[in-house]
Amino acid sequence: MNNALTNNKSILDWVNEKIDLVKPDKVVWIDGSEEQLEALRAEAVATGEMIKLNEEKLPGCYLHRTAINDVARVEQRTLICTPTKEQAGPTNNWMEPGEAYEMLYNIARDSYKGRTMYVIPYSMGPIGSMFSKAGIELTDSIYVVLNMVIMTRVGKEVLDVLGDSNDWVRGLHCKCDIEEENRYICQFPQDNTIISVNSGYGGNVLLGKKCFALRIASYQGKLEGWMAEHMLILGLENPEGEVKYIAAAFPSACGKTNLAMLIPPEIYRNKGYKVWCVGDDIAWMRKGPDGRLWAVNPENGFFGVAPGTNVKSNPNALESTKKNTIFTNVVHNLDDNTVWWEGLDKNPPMNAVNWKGEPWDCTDGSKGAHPNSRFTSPAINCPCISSEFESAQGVPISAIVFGGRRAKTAPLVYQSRDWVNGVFVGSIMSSETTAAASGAVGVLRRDPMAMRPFCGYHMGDYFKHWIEMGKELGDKAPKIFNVNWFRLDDEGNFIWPGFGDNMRVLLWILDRCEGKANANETAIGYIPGIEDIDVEGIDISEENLKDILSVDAEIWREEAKGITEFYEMFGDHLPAELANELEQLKARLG
Ligand code: OXD
Ligand code: MN
Repeated sequence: MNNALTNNKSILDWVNEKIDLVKPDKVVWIDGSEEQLEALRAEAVATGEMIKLNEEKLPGCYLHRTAINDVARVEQRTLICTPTKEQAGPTNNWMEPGEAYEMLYNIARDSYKGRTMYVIPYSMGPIGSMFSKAGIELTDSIYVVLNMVIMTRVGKEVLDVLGDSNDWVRGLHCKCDIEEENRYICQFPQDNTIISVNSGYGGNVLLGKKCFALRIASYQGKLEGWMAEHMLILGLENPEGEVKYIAAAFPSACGKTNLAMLIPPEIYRNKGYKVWCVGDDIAWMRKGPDGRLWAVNPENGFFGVAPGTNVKSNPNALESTKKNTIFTNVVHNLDDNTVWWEGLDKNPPMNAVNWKGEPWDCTDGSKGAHPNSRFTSPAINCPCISSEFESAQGVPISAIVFGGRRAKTAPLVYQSRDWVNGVFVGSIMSSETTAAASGAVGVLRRDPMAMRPFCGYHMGDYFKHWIEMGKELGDKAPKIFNVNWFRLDDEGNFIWPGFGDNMRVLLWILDRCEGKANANETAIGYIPGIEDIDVEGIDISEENLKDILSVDAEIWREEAKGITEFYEMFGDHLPAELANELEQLKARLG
């Protein structure tokens, strides 16, 4: 192959095999140089794939619209292709690998005719870090190349560090004709391989993110003794300048990006508290030389939901989108060639085009931006990006936090009794659906560790792996907590103010990790007393605070029934330790 950027035989053989399959007119290796990227941007603008936005107001920014049938991840069409169905487990869709390859190759065959194949060498994690892993994505989309350049570390250096190694993840993406009924996102964990066909939407085609960094990596972590988790990582700095790190998992629509970039309440800012963002979506964690759990964010950018992002909800995220950002499926403001989305401000543009590319009248009641419209922004744009973001050894994790959206059940915060009990708390994570999503409101979805759509193997074995990691870490293991910002009063109003004030809860959590804060033992774990959470400057009655810091045994007895039912699906893959935790919880509830 001419112009290849490597002599690595395993890479060249695989790329050649795929060239024979999809038959591109041309093959371009992405070296990561600004020159090459600038030429690709110009080409995408010339073909209409992207629109160049106002260079003064949004320097280096572009707008892209996906096909209207291709706007989100498709869980029903996401398959884990393991030799047996049992290996994929009850929470995944499964297909036998031989059958899946045949089906996918039939769809992909000749699909690059008349198109260019881009070969993207990328690293998840800082290049050269012991946490990091390399991947090659083949794609026929410039949009994918330019997004991958923001979301991962791309270029020749990745290949140089990889050398002759065969330890890299194969990714083939084919846009084909964006047919919904032939759309598949397939992971082959045993082969380190991902194949994605008939989509152009980020979550399905930026193969480094969910496909590699969670589905494939969770399986690699199980084999190699580390963890790939759907977690943000933040650092909380106290007035003495000490920074402690928290990793936190939440299902979608629970404010993960907002928490990762939290701005402390004014009284805390004045005292010198700061929050630093290491990552907003994915954490790779392993035991460090000092025996503690260390984490890196394997990504290099944010693929954030635009609607609802504004100067109040998340000024840091908004600031991150002000340059070198790709917007997908938002409103195009034709007056000044900028972008807009619902919840940005109260001034929708009058002369505008909606996410579908149609003239948009903001007074007709229709949405201008798709509810899942996105910004792809470099992490370094974020004003609160951590100084440790690029650190090869990562950051030491003091606390792991799980959370969900529960109107009544879960208290504002509780600490698990120990690591195994904490794994139990993560395994029963759940969230109630909101009016924002289609479907019934208040329906409970169990989403263990927020990994249900992202675990590349049997979820019962994944629980086992968590328990094993706890044994490895021993008394240096992080403490495990659960939070719920979403308790409602009888009128349906949120009781806890949320946003920046969530820091008050994080401070209790970190104090607990150091044995400094008080807590009361309850049936579900340790809960702060009302005097243990600082509420100075916020409007919450003592009665309400008491309410969200209490456990209703009756509600939890119902909850225990739901957990019992949920656990049944794991059969004999459910670790005995977790079955025992459930029995103990029932006994404590009476
Ligand atoms: C995401 C998701 O896009 O979890 O991060 O769906
Ligand atoms: Mn996510």
